[in-house]
Amino acid sequence: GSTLTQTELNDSLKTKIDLFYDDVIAGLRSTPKRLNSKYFYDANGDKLFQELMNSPEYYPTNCELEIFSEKTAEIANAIIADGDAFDLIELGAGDAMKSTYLLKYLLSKNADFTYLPIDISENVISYLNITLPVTLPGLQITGLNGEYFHMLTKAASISSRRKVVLFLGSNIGNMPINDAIEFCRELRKHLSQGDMALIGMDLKKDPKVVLAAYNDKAGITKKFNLNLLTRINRELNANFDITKFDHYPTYDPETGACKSYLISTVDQQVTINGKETFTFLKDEYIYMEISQKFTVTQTDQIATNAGFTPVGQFFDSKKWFIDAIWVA
Ligand code: AVI
Repeated sequence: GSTLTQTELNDSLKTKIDLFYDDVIAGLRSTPKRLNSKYFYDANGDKLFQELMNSPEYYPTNCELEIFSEKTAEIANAIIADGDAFDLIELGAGDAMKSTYLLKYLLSKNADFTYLPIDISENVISYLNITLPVTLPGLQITGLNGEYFHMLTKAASISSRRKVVLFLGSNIGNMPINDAIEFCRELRKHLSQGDMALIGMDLKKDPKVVLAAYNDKAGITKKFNLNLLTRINRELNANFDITKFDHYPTYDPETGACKSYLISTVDQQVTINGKETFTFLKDEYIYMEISQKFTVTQTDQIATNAGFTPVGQFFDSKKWFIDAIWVA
């Protein structure tokens, strides 16, 4: 098995709340101000994201569900490979709705595998550990709560079987492209030759369709962004007035970057934990999230750049989304 790196060791000595606090302070001290969208997912954020996935404008989930429900056998056959035992590891499993199609099919084919969902949200992992063995009898599951690479290291220390890593939902798009490539290189380092990755990526399309998905009429995306301020208030003892921030989503069809900002509607100050005070000018923004959209060519480039060979591509009928299979 692998051992922890120095950074992983240092981080593991800090509590989750310390890491959250450090990240928020660093982000709000920087120019321009920013917050990391990975913190969107507390219990309320999970709920809002679920709502968002059911909203008429948010298409990525439906596209990927179509791929997993219509192309289950093809995807399964591609990852079963030689029929040897393997670990099916899912990064950012969420409600595992898409992977459930695959898990069900693999079980019906008596494939020898263990499902290891990894998620930053404790709620998600305890939910999956409890519900999946009921909905999928016979499923071997070990949920891992924590940061992706810490948990991948842990997964490798538990088992040395071939690994198939799922990274769905265009979660990869929540990083700027260079970070995404760096992320895939890091992923490659945690894998051995012959291991696989199945990566879901949202593709470039009509800019109006993209922007609408991040600017839903019901205002769930706005609540989803503002919820991070509420989380900071509650967990880090801050006093954001969320009525004084507005949600501003953008999409640049040239770069494929869909970004969201919270805009301060007045001059104001916010204090965190009674000691760190931040000044927001009227119209100043906090950069909240990127949801990168890709061309198919770009998805291949990311794979090869990170040391993978792209071997399979699955699309929905509109070709709005891709699930690509890469071999390490
Ligand atoms: C989880 N992630 C891929 C979603 C996305 O589309 O970037 C999160 C999200 N943000 C706003 N709407 C949905």
